[in-house]
Amino acid sequence: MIYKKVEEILNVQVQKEDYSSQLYLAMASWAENQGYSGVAEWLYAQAEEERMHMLKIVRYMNERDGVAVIPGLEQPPKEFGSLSEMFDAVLKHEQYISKSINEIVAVCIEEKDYTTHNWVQWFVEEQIEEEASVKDIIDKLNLVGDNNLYMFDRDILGMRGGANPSA
Ligand code: OFO
Repeated sequence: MIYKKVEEILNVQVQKEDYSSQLYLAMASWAENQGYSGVAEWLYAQAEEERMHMLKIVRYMNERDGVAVIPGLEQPPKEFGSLSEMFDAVLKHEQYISKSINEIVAVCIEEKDYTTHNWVQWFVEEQIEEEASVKDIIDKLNLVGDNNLYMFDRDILGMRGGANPSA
């Protein structure tokens, strides 16, 4: 069984993971149209990872006899300014997701749901890695500057850290 409050907050997280996937897909498509094919590949893969995160929560809820609510699609923005503005937005979004994972941890403790508390640690770890990998990208982007975006775009594929989403 799953506690009501835990079920509610997990459904909120399902929505957020789904939106993350849509957001990164929109960014991937934008980057591809700007000619940044390396960045686009990174973002397409990221969009897939976010979808795996959403599925991971849905399947956990079903396993625990909860009811997962599958959200409708929310329209993400179409324009992202520059590469550096876009990656700043990715970092801000991941920080927001980390905060919401922490809120799940807090509800688990409040409800004494130590099973879900244990399960959600995977997401806690994942957020540490995701924030770190986006920060690395931003550092690299600052280092190469606007004149060498071609090199940056070529190198970004080698910078995909992150945990295996299907783990
Ligand atoms: Fe970007 O992370 Fe999902 O959880």
